[in-house]
Amino acid sequence: MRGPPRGPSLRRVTAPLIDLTGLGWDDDWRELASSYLGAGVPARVARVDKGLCTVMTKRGPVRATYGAALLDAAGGDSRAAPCAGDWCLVRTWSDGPVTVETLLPRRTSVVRAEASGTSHGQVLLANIDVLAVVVALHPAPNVSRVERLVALAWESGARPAVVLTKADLVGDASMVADDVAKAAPGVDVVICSTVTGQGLDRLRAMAGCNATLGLIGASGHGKSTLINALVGAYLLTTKDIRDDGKGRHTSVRRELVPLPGGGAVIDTPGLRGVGLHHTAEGLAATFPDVVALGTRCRFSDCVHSVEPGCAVRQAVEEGALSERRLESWFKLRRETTWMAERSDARLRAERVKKWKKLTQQRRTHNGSVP
Ligand SMILES: Nc1nc2c(ncn2[C@@H]2O[C@H](COP(=O)(O)OP(=O)(O)OP(=O)(O)O)[C@@H](O)[C@H]2O)c(=O)[nH]1
Ligand SMILES: [Mg+2]
Ligand SMILES: [Zn+2]
Repeated sequence: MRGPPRGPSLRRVTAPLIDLTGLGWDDDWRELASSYLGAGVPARVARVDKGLCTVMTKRGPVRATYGAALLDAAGGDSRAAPCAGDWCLVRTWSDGPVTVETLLPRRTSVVRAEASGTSHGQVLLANIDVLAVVVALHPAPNVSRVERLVALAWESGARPAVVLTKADLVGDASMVADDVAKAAPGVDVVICSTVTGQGLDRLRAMAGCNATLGLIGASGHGKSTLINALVGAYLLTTKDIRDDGKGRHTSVRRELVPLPGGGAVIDTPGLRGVGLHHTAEGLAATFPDVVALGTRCRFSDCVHSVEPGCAVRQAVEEGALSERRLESWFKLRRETTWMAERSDARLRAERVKKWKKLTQQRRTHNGSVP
């Protein structure tokens, strides 16, 4: 007697049919795909394991390797390699194998700075509509870390959200939520618990209209547990956190999960450190309060350090802006400036020029170099 399919290989023939519209395939994608005449049929990358992807085709999930052109492109630039959430065109060869031929240009992409220090950045996720920063309410969240991840979310082009998990473990969830909301102006903050079911409807609504919800955050904060709750099954492995409150890095890859009733959600492994790539815009969107205050400083190039008439410093003194938030902004700004300079030689040359000019000016002024 033949049993259900076993093992990791999900064969096209045994899998159920998939509605690509539910995964976000729409007229714009269709039109884009039609410009790649004969390149293959549409599919969405659900996960990537060492050069092999699982893609969702309308016939079901299929394991696919990379076509020659894609291999070539990815060899030169890792950003051209498929990642979870990518829409692509795949071809099935007469002897069976399936290859990803082309990636469709990404609408949004979550990019973090690469540890190796190249200027490219690493693409974590593609075509996310809402990127939720998942943070547990217990132990108490690190607000500066939330700011960092929200900056990454803004820069991705997706709509950022903050999901506060494990509300059942704390008595004052809304107080913490208020603090977090202050650190993320313009961002929806949702309080959730998979134990009581609180907030799950709002989370599900984020993937409404066939949208894709991405979850990012540190290990152990409940990303996979949330997805299991949304799907209504123990689909993704979850594990208790360690006694010191840290997660165990249970999830090891990014994985797209279709939601019943349409939409999709992507689970990610717990992020350790997240370097920002070049988030000048992301940073401005994350700190609109600091940016607005900055326009009221006496000097247009005020760096809010010791300049007279600094509206930002004044706001901190008056308690309108927290010292912590300003420090967080300084830190992220230093980092993004550094990243931008590293990846942009022109900017570096300009800085050297500016510095030389300044030195020269001072020399003329003081008759010596300071
Ligand atoms: N009390 C309570 N525990 C939760 C809740 N959500 C998650 N947990 C627990 O938190 C632990 C970590 O959950 P995971 O879902 O594995 O966390 P994760 O963010 O996916 O972690 P990584 O895969 O390591 O990145 C598990 O023991 C969950 O049962 C919640 O709402 N309430
Ligand atoms: Mg997980
Ligand atoms: Zn200032």
